[in-house]
Amino acid sequence: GQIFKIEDYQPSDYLIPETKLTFELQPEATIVTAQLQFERRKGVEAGTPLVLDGDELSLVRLELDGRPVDASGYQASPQQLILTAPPASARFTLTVVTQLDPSRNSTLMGLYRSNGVYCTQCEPEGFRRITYFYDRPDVLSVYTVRIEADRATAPTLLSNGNPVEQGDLGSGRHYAVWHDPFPKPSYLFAVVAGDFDVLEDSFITASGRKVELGIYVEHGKKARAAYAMDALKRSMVWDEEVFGLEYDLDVFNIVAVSDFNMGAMENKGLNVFNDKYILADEATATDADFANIEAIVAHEYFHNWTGNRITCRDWFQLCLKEGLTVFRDHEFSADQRSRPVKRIAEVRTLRAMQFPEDQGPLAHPVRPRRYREIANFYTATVYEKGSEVVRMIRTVLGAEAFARGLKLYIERHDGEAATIEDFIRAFEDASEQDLSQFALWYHQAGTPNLAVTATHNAADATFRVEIEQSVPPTPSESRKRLMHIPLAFGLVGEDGQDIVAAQIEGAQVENGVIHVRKRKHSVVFHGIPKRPALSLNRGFSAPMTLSMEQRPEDLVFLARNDSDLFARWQALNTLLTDATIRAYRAVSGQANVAHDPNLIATMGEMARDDSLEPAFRALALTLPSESDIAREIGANINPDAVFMAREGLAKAIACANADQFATLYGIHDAGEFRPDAASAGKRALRNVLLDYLSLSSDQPTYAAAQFASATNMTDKAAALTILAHRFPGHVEASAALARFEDTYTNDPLVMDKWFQIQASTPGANAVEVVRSLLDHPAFSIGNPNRVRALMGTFATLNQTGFHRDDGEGYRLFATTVLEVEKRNPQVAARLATALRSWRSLEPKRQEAARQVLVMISSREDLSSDLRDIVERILS
Ligand code: B3K
Ligand code: ZN
Repeated sequence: GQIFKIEDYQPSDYLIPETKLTFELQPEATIVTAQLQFERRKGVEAGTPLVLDGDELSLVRLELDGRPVDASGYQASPQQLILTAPPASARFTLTVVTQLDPSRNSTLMGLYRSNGVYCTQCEPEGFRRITYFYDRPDVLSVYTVRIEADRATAPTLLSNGNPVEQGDLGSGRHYAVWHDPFPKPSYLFAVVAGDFDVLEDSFITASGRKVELGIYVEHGKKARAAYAMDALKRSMVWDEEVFGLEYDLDVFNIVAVSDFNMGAMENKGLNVFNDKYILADEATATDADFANIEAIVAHEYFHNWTGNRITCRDWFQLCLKEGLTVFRDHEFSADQRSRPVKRIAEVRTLRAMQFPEDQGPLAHPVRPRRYREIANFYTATVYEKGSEVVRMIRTVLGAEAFARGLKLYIERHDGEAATIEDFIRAFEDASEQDLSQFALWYHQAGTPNLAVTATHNAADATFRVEIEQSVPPTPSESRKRLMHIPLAFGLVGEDGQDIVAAQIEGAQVENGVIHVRKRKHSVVFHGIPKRPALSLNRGFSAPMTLSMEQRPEDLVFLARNDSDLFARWQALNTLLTDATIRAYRAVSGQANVAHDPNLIATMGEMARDDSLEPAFRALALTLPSESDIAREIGANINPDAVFMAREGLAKAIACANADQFATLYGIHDAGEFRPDAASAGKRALRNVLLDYLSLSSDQPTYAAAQFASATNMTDKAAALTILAHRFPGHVEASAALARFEDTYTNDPLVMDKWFQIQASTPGANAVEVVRSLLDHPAFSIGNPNRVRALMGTFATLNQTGFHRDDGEGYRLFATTVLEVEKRNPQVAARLATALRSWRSLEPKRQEAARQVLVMISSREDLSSDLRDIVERILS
């Protein structure tokens, strides 16, 4: 396939100031009439051919300024329309009529039908499946949209902007017209038509304008949209208060659909959501679901400014809107919930999703320079690392200069399609600082490492810290340049308080941050009579790895005393990871392993420390995941040995603290259900304790009792997970699974949890379980949520099952990926990334994984989406 390169960027020859669309909706034969007003760009020669994008399109009619175009005047194929000799006039109108079959569109890009609902997904390149267009983000147009449909099946007709008129057409048909005054790129276009319940509300903006809010959901599910509506209104207030950004249309609508390729989509004034990220109540959704809904509703809303008002010049700039908007939603959740707990959750996600990407064959810069398939670049690097980079700009410039820079960026580029260079320049201009070295965070792939050693000299009361940076090579970038890494730190004294050095010599140190810019730095702190504990990367100030030999007693001390809660969690996490890796080496070598009693006791202490919020304690008690541990081991991984090592540590913690954990489990009842963070934290703590209790007692009794008495989905799903994972095949586990299936058989989103729990049950048998669930009546290969719940969970969360040593997990996976690909190449390609870390496995599994990758890549009819991923993974 073609490789797109950033340096090939050229503005379009023509502009499209105005776009008028009419949709005559029919399930199998929808007619789209596009009236496109073109304007030749200054400096472009008159008569220059007009080349528009298409994808699987069929042209019905073409008119130029109201007259049919002669066959010799154009060339049309499913993927392109060329007007060979456009008029010499500066402006002309092209009318393009296409016919679509939304019912047979299983790619879920462009116009498709989901559960009887017509809806669209255009980002990144779906609009070209609707009509021929300049389907690129730098061509902004003002849209007027007329929708016609059967009133019985589609009483609701929605598009972007504000409603203009609606009326009857006779013979059961009706219409509505929408107008969006804000020029926008085609990827933000949306149309929805169907039969919904709507939850209505309104919002008064800071300047006093009234906005009508609507959330459209399946009939009977209106009550389940209440939390999303609440999150929306809180997002609107927050963006006004924190960023001074107000909503700009008279209406803001959200539609929940059940077939959706990703989480949600920020179409101007008409967000379309995967229903999983809208629908929630205590009986059907977990606390994690509530938190995701809050974050994603906010994220899509925040895009109205960062993405929509200011959009991207080209898709290489994707992080311009995504990294920034993730940063904004992280800050929102931190303000609405607990900042340290949110930060720990962010770092866990970054390490689980982005680190393996950055450290494997799919590594790419936050702002890539090449792509074959843009849909494959909606990655953790662009989103999550992109957000970390924005956070670091704030750390480097300070909160005030950062706020000025962001304001300047918005003022300068409102109504434009911008680049990362524009973004960085705004911060440079606002702060009068040179960010050219810092900008490497956007341009250079790979996770930097800092190697740190510290020595204390009592004689002259100095503490010396030596830092050396390195960036490992990544595909097509073997040599790396030195980066600017902001390293937040603290020197913690015996009393747990931070020590202030009398004098600091060496690197640039400001407000508790060492600015590492050279390969090597020596920082000498004077006036430090006693050896302090060194707390590094506080608050996770940079997305990097640290290599430092720290004494376990220092780590235990930091876990107990650091003033930075993230650093406390990190110290404990490092201890737990190290302990597991020691056990892993011992398990592989068939030796017995004893764990540090100090660490085990610290876990008990954390659990009962009432000065810490329950959500933090729950995180502290959660062991690093099998894949976290595998990533730290790095090479020649045997997932079965990782599992055993982790279980051994969990059991040691559980048994040594059994009485306490039982008492605490009894105390920490969250009471009546509320979805707020504090209540959720109590449930989280209790459910971690339940897991330990089940492990120490080796009995399903506790979990079975909770399963039976639970009055909310969080507690119920947690109990079911413990029963299924810790007691597979036990009568209590089977009974609970059957009971759950029976209760929720008609609720697909809840059945997804049932699929997930089984797909993530550790052990060799998971392959057979997943294979049989593929035939379950509630499973559907065409629905992305079902596919992700079953096969996605299996491949990403079930290390022992997926990586079964006979390769059967990989083969089942590959068959399913190819099956999904026939209908939906994007979802298949995303699924396939689960194999990206195959080279870090032990030789036998490596070979089995390689074989299925080669098998997939040798298929001749492979989609460009899947081919791109598989070939990069293999390269
Ligand atoms: N911008 C969309 C993602 C579109 C993905 C297309 N494959 C959602 C978001 O990031 O807000
Ligand atoms: Zn986004």
